[in-house]
Amino acid sequence: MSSVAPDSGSPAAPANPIACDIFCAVIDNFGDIGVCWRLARQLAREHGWQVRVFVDDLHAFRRLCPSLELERARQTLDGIVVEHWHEPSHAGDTLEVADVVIEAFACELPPVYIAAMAERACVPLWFNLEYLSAEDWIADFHLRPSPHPRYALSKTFFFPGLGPGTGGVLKERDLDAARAAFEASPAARSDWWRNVTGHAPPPADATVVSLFAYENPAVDSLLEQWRDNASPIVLLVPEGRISGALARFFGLPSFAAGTHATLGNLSAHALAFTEQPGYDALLWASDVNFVRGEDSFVRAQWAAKPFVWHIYPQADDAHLPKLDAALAHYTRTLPADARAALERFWHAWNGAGQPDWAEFQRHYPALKRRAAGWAVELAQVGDLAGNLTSFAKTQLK
Ligand code: TRH
Repeated sequence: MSSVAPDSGSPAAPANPIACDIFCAVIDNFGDIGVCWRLARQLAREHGWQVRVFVDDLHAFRRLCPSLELERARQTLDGIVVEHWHEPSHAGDTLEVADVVIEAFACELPPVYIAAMAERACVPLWFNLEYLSAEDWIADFHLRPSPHPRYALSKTFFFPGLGPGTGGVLKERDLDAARAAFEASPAARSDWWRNVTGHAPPPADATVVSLFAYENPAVDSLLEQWRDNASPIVLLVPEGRISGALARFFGLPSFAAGTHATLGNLSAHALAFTEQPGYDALLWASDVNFVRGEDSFVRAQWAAKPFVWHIYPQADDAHLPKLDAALAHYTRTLPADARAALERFWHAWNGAGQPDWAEFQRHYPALKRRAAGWAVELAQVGDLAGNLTSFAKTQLK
């Protein structure tokens, strides 16, 4: 799969590369390290930065990056140094402070590292990289400085977002070209299907759906609708939190990678979790993508296919305004009926109502046009790594 996946351009090699440390505490799942690893690779490959990633959970990381060795305290992958970060005080075997320090998602930097930042002859540029949100207030807070209460240091808030004035979202320079090459090549598509599912590509009248989601009560109704659909549905399910529901539906003990099952017009393949660059091809091979969290949500937008977002649930339903803010951007130019259908479907997939597949399918042509238009619109906000490096250049003297 990695042969068709984007490779983030040729390495730039400036004479005095900017050194950058990224600190990542994994809260759960794969999004924290998924975003940090994608950013690290882009900073190294496209901008020639010398990157080090401190990460506290190598097990989660290895799912995205199988060549990672769990027992090593320090290793180099794709030209990036990976340090196993033993929170909270550990800051690597030798304390070296980088030119740019990124604390991902408000994780706490080691106190000894902060103290060393303050003592550095040239004070580093310190970012707090926030979670992505499509809400309007993001643009007002993006790039605001926050002085440290004790040291002569200032932290800059970097807010990823979907609208102008935000930090944008990650996008590799060659991503569109890699997608276009995959979509234009029946051989690449056919190889992908055989390698990943063990089967030939499905017939043209089938709708291919990728399903990456948290546990979700709405899935039972949707599986029934797909089983009873007039035309074939081919479902591709990376092994994970939704797999148990598939096993129950098909009356199987599990829905582990390699399992295939058919009921009515629904046939489903359980896929192995791939290395991170391979995930894009799954989105390109599908007609509709169900995604979750943050990084797969962004990848689905670049895949330019209709998609359904299972947002990361937060206490007190704090995620619901974020879901609606994303919908407002994404559906902006859709005709009213298609817009309402998509809103209903996303809401149902996030706990409010029942998903109506027939209605979704009826609006598919309009949703597909909008998905392509939205990818162009979103690209105008600029890629996050490019936005971050441009800002850094203005600050580093
Ligand atoms: O895994 P996620 O749900 O991650 C998160 C975390 O829960 C985090 O705490 C939360 O704050 C954040 O979401 C919003 O979903 P996400 O962000 O899509 O990350 C999944 C990563 O896994 C993404 O980088 C794509 C990658 N992936 C693969 O590498 N291979 C695969 O086969 C699949 C399905 C995904």
